[in-house]
Amino acid sequence: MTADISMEQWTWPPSYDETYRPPEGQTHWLPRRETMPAEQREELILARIRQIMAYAWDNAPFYRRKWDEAGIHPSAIRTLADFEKVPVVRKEELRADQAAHEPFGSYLCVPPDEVKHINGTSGTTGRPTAFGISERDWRSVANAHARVMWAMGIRSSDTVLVASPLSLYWGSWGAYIGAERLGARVFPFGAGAPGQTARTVRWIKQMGVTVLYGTPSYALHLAEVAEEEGIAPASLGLRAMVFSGEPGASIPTIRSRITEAFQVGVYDSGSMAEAAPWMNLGAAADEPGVLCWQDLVYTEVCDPVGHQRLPYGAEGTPVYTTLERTSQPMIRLLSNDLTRWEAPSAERGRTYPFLPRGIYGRIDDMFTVRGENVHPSAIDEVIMAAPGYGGEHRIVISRESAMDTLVVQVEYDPRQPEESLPGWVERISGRLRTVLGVGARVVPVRQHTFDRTGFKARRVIDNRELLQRMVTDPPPGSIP
Ligand code: 8LQ
Repeated sequence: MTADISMEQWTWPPSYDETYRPPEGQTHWLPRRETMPAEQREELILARIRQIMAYAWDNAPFYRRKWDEAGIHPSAIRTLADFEKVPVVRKEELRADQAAHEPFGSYLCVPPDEVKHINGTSGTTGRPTAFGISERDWRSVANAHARVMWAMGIRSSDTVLVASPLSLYWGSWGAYIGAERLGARVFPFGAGAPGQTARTVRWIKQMGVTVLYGTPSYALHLAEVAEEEGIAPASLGLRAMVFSGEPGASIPTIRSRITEAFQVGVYDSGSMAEAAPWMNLGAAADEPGVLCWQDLVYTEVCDPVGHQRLPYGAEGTPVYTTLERTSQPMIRLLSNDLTRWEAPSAERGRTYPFLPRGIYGRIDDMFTVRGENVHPSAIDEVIMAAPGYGGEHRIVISRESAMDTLVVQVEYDPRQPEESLPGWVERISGRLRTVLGVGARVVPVRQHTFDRTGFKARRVIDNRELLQRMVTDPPPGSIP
């Protein structure tokens, strides 16, 4: 145990020694925090939760209102079981609160001029949500991510290329500042611009990049493009890939396609942007699954209806409580994702609960295409607003040549002359791209191609292998 004791300190608000870095050969960034008995850690977490709830009560009208309505006062939380009674926060509530309290919402707990960084959601379900991040929180996230990436074996000798959009997306910035904090060389390359992937391939080789951060879908695309350029992906020299944003890195078929193409170690990570440090779910071994780094963000896998914590072994939805955030703390943020959790075991090298298959689906109908969250209602809105709409449509998600593709089959009004269809299709596609942040292929079909329903429309057809497998081969203990 050679770690600097001050780094192990459990302080609120968090404060880190920015000069600290473990010796290269050390496995753990903070050995004590990562390997202590889980029950001991939970005592500290409970104390921290009480502090954070008191802090939010004093500083965030959002939380005070919410808990008042539920008849809960922070002082009543004496056990982690008590904490399960605290009502969950839904993303819609955050969005509505921000609309009512521009620009950061009444859950901002610091004076607005202390917000030094802005990230946000892509806003596919309506109003985008802004993340207002104080300098203290930005540094906490950097330190947290450095710690998790250290566990992935990333060191100062690595060159880390960020191959996700460097815009609103917390993912790219979170990976960037984490890699920077641990002393690696960082290369903010981005993704998504026309022709960029071929350039990514060349730059990886030219700069001797060793670690790539991105989404699993993008890695598969990158492999294809490399092949097209006559470069074997395995010859690029990458040794590890860090993924987040969508299922894939913990799904055996996708994972093995990546490892076979690139001959790399693959590390899954990612919870929700709101819950940053989102690497709080992060792998610490080159194998499927993620640990719940409980002293960063306390994760409870919960019953999706009652939101009580489920026993280890069960499947449920993660609920997140940030333990180091001061600007916009999240206290019991509901994910609506699906996972199964296992008890902490010292055999894994860290005494955190484990999600052996990572996050493998969503409870609601939102889906993720090429790293972007897409909500069917956002598509519905665009399609139904188009002049010449024929009354029904279908959203088909499939996987063509390793990339997720989105096809929207739209009935057209027969009064529209056939020759105007290409322009019509183009307009809808353009609008979809703007709203969703991801391309969709629009296919015009004759009116009454699709059945009408007198109840709820079921417009989404998901042909991707993962979801099909979940239907035909549900995991043990899954929700019916
Ligand atoms: N989601 C995110 N990471 C996932 C993973 N590893 N496996 C399965 N699904 C995952 C900034 C980070 O990339 C986290 C992130 O993507 O945050 P977002 O943009 O707020 O999206 C969150 C959603 O992406 C989650 O609820 C999961 O459904 C998915």
